[in-house]
Amino acid sequence: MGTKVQEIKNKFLKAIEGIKDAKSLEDLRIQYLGRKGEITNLLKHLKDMSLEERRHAGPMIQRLKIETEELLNKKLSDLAKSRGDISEIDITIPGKKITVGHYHPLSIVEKDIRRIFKAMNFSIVDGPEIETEYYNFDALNIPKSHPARDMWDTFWLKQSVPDPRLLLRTHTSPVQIRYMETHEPPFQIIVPGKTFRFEATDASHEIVFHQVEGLMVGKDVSLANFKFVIQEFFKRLFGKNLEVRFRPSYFPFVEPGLEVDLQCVKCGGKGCNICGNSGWLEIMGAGMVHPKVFEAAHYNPREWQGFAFGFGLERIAMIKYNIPDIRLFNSGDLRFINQF
Ligand code: YSA
Repeated sequence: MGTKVQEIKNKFLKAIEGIKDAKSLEDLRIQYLGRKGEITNLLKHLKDMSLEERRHAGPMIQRLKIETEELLNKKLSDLAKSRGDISEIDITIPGKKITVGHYHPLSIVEKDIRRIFKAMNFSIVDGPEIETEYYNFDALNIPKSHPARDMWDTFWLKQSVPDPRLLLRTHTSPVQIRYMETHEPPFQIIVPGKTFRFEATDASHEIVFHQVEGLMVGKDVSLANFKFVIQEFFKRLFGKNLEVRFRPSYFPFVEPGLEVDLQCVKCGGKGCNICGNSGWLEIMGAGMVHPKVFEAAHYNPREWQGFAFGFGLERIAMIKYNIPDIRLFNSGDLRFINQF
């Protein structure tokens, strides 16, 4: 067996020397190590040998197989090198710095908001960005021809089927109805999401922006609860105690309706360029849920009551980071974005 192994080895060594390309190398591999290859055949015949012969021949053939594989691999890499596929690796070259991305400022603030409300036992709820006229307006007590509808300049969708009329939601308030239709009180939720308005852009208005809706319903939920929740929210978001004040206002889906002002985060109420010297920042709309809204969601307004609120995410981020123009958020300007 020893002579046979040596014969095969010599033949292989001679053959591999003359190989000039990968294809011939592969043919050589098959000739020796393929299913019917010469070395494979030797291994197959081991089983026909006596135990004594096998002890002697087995390790010899195995060694031949390993050496052959090593030589084939080496030849393959030599061929690649000679073609210029592989260059020598210089392990002393310093590694390439991996640039790690970071969150967009709006994502940072939204994550903060989610965390704070979650800690106060609010659930986070989602809703569709393409809405029906019913959920965006009618169910929220904003009738078709009522002038209040003008408060929400709307992108209407072109439709081949006219009913239901579809639009890009102008606020996150329709999720109030959708949630109440499928859940029983008591509950408390927030709805962060994208909103759309067909209006001219300026330093504080965008066509696409974000709102965060809030809704808490129970047997005796009041504006006092709202004041606590919202004051606690701002305390955790801005890291300091800030006063809030309520002013009467009008939204068709609340009664009473209010505008919430926050003590100026920058000057603490003394008056500065951020708050227009008033000491206060207009921060959100809110109120006690209108009985008609409860009725639209098939709740008994005599049994349930609650507060709702809605604010602009960009507005909060602008206050938090002292950002002067809303258009910077989507400007793609890295000098702006890399500051966060
Ligand atoms: C009011 C009462 C409730 O019980 C519940 C929710 C609300 C808010 C109501 N749905 C609403 O949309 N009110 S709003 O028209 O005054 O918008 C709320 C906030 O969204 C604004 O204070 C502002 O911060 C932001 N906003 C509105 N239009 C915007 C905008 N942000 C950027 N670009 C725009 N075009």
